[in-house]
Amino acid sequence: DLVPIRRAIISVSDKTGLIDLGKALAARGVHILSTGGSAKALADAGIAVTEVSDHTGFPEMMDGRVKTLHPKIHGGILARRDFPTHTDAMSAHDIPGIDLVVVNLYPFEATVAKGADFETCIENIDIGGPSLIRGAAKNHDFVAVVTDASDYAELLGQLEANDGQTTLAFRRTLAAKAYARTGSYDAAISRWFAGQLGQEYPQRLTFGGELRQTLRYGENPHQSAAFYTTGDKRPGIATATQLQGKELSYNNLNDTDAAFELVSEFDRPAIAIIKHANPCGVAEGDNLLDAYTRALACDPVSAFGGIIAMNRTLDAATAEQIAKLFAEVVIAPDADDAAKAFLATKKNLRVLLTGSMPNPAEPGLFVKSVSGGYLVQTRDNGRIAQADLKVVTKRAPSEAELADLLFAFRVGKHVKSNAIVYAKAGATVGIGAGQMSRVDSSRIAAWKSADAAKAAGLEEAGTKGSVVASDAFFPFADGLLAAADAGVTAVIQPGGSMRDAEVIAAADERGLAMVFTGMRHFRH
Ligand code: 93A
Repeated sequence: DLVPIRRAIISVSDKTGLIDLGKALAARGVHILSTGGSAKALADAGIAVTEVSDHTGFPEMMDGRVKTLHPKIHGGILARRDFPTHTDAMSAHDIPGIDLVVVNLYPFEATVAKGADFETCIENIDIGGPSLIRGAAKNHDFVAVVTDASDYAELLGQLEANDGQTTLAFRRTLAAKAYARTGSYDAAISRWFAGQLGQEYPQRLTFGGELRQTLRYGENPHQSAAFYTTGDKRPGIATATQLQGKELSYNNLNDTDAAFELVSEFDRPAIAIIKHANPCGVAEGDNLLDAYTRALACDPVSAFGGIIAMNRTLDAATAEQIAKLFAEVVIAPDADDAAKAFLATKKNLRVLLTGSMPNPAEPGLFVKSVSGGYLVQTRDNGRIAQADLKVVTKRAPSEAELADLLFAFRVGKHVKSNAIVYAKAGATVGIGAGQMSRVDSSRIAAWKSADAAKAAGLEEAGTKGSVVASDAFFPFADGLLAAADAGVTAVIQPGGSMRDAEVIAAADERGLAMVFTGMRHFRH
């Protein structure tokens, strides 16, 4: 299954590594065919090359739309060398075999990303390139296809190791990668096209991500897993650089994403500590150290082994404290040198830097799999501001309560439903997540808060004098009464229950201030 390379076609838009590859192939006596720009680059470097138009006897035409689309090229790629009818056709029509196809495509994705106009995007749809790639990949029994400049070195390594030949295993690996590339290319085109037609965002989704990383395992060790990127440049888990630490696991990726998206909600310096995709402490502060100290105080027991996200450049004082906790991952837009030095003392701690913060109001897609398909929705970029709030109780919240109500509601958006968040002075003091009944989330949050206070030797629970946020309306007064029993002074919730009047009356009776947001933040 070793196949020697005698003739190659090279047609590349991205000319990275082209000259080195051309030289190495020429040195092995490979006959190189090439298209206009690629041929010129090779010839200018003194490499012997035949223009495709000289090979076919047909000029490149129609502004390059037709360059390689010719039977003398495609016959040379697609012919099975072991089928007499194929080899007869090759001799009858003077079609020499082509054993290597090196192609990267017109930069369609980059053209769209630059905001080019419709015509320019259309012109950057490559037709001949994908045809070459798909043909070569189909005939991988005889032809090697390279679609990525980062694979040139491995190709040359193969030729070196096998006396100018490639192995079937290598050609099959290349073929699989080739179809992944043409698949994601067409997916990008259809996504863009649907957008041009004004189709709704979720309807535009066509799968075709790039494999970023094969993961050691999935949510559990008996599940296999991989991380795909969609090309979306949103600062976060897909674009971050890892500074140190072990490889990220599936759960790390999922939790780190949740943590970073959460802190992106806040304008002031903020820290979130996440466990199992739910926050166990979130705080804003005058600086990161202040925020970290208060986020940790919410539930220091759960914070063990957590993921820590922040929305400012990590400084030394904060890093020194973080280094004292056993944490899995730290994610930040940046870290100063002194901070990096503190983190470096924790070899296993994974540290990710994103360069900047994502915009929480930006549109995007959220995908979830179900049996036999997947659900797609726009991401929850809804954001409640003070002007959206409607006071429904006799007492209106004070300025300080208002600030905490908005803070708690924003945190609640990132807590699994049913979500109840108690907050005081810009820090969570109790979080109830993922319960099947709202009243249980209310009680659990209060109970955890009391526990944390007791462990810290405090006189009273953190929920005393706090405010409470609920991600969806209180269907009955009981959830609100549980919060009142825990000592809250103000409540924020979407409203809209059949029993709103009952819930408002209960709030008034307990002297609470309550505001309705009109927007809920389920997260399942
Ligand atoms: O316009 S095309 O779809 N028509 C073709 O026949 C064709 N053949 C190769 N574009 C075509 N290509 C593409 O040209 C390749 O995929 C590559 O991206 C590019 C290289 O052009 P040049 O060598 O002139 O820079």
